[in-house]
Amino acid sequence: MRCAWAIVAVAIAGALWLAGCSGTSGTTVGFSQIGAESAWRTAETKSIREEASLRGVNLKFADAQQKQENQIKAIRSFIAQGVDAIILAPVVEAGWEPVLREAKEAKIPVVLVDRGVNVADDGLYATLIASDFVEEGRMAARWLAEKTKGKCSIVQLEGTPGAAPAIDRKKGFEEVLAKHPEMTIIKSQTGDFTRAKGKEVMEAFIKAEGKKIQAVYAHNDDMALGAIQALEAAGMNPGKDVLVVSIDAVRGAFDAMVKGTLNATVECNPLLGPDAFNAVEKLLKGLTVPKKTVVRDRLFEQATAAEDIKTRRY
Ligand code: GYE
Repeated sequence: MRCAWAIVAVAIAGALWLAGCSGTSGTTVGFSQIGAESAWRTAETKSIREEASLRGVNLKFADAQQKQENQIKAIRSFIAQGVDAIILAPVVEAGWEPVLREAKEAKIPVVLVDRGVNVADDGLYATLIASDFVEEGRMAARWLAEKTKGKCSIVQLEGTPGAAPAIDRKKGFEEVLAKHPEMTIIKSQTGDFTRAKGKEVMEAFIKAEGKKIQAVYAHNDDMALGAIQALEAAGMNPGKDVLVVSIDAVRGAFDAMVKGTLNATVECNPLLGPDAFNAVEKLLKGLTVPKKTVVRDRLFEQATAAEDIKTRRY
């Protein structure tokens, strides 16, 4: 009898030890997501949800419908519920100090995914996992400079005002343009990272500038796909008379490249689930994590799109 109890005790200890080893299993993590504005965004949500369920994490998911105030509310509610960690994709860069301080005071680590924040004290969050948006903008501009021999009139569809990828993709693009005096941005406006807004703004650009438009630079593929619809409806030839370059490299962009309406797209990887939960796991074990993990990206073109599309995961 005593021996049987000993076996049970050893088994229980073993199970507890294993649970401890698997790190995030059984923990509760709050994820404050921006919304579902683009194919990129839904791919990111899917990646985080899948990784959570793979690890046995209890994920509390909050969709902010593009509003920072909803994200702040969600984070406060995560804190009140006593989650173990918070994953945050911040819609804009500014205005996070108070709520991040509250999370810090509650000793809940915050992992930022995909977009950065602007805070005086970077100790307010644990780590940021994101692409280099400035470099993405430079890649798009270098490609366009090469294709047009440094001479063209461009319209720019910007992302959500105040969002890190909108600010940085504009900055990187314009930085390269500064070296090409005959490449000019004739119109620039936000299309909020959505296909519908991209189309609407492009219609206005066409009305104002018409045939003067030689290239479209969109801060994401969804807006480029909307712009392509507007160009086609106006009887213009996207991909041929008007070059179109954007960022994300989602499946819809590859379909458009195969059709010949989109010329190039710079990859921005949304599959951040594994990296995000690896960071959560380390933080919960009390280990240190790098302040920033940069996701590497590359540019894809029409020529190889039909081949590339076969291996795309989003
Ligand atoms: O490029 C865009 C999305 O924050 C990197 O947000 C992300 C951007 C992405 O809506 O499609």
